[in-house]
Amino acid sequence: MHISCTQDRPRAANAHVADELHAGLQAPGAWISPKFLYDALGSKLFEAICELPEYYPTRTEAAIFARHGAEIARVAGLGATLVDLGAGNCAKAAALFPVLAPSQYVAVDISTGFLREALERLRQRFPQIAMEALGMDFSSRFELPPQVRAARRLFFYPGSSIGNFTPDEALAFLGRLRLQCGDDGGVLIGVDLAKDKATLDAAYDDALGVTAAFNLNVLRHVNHLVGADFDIRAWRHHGVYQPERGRVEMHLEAVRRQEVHWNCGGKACSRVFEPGERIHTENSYKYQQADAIALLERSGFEATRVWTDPQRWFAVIHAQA
Ligand code: AVI
Repeated sequence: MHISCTQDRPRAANAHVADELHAGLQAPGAWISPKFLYDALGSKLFEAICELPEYYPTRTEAAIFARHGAEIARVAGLGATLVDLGAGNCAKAAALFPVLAPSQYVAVDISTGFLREALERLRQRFPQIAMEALGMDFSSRFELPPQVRAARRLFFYPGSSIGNFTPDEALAFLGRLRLQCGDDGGVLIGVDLAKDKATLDAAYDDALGVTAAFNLNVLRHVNHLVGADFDIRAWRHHGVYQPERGRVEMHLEAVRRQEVHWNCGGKACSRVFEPGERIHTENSYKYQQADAIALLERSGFEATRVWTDPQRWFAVIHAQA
């Protein structure tokens, strides 16, 4: 490993983003935060992943919502302020509008262009629901602005995005949600459950290579964010379930020796990656149902109801504040 930094490149637009990327790229075990997977193209690639036969979570969760929607609405309550975290194309929440009848819908996502387009379409379909789009990274800090009504906030966190945090981060994140809930709010969360390795390996390394493109696209995004010069063809996708760690890990592996350059705070930095060296880009934790409930309860929520599919591959949990 060889890393260097000198003072001659222009400062990146967002110093915080540049610092975070720099920290990961120069770490002995290199990493890039999974939030950087979601630029405009990354969000579209993730949408495509959700259509893949191998990627079961989206359709399994959708089937749970379709089958139990009326009961979910009875338990979660009608007319809430529905705060959709990581809303993407807003399709999952929109499918629940007819049963949940929210008084306000707040779509939160880091990828703002994508979000605004999706919300514009939704406003036309559901003119009776007040809607807000919030472009923010809610993974580290979380405070909702005053335009989000405080009464009966129901946080909607589907798709098992909670699995992209470590269990400690998930606990802290859910604790922050709990504080934003007030005393009459709650959370409706989707959690992917542990299952056989073959199913999980295929879900994160599909035959068409869409997940590979999604993972590799993070390098294109980093090139854009910090003026890096990653050659995308020089990297290979890995997505493998590690049962002993309870998670799928995504990595990018260098296929040949290369020197990569990027900007950090006006400094020109570089690192040599040897063949086989990896950049860790994502963890996707797979929970036992009891552990997911324990996590919610340790965060200050009280789990009220769990819905699963017949194979028990995925759980939708409602917990109240
Ligand atoms: C968004 N998140 C829950 C997805 C997952 O399954 O961890 C992201 C993803 N990564 C690869 N495929 C999908």
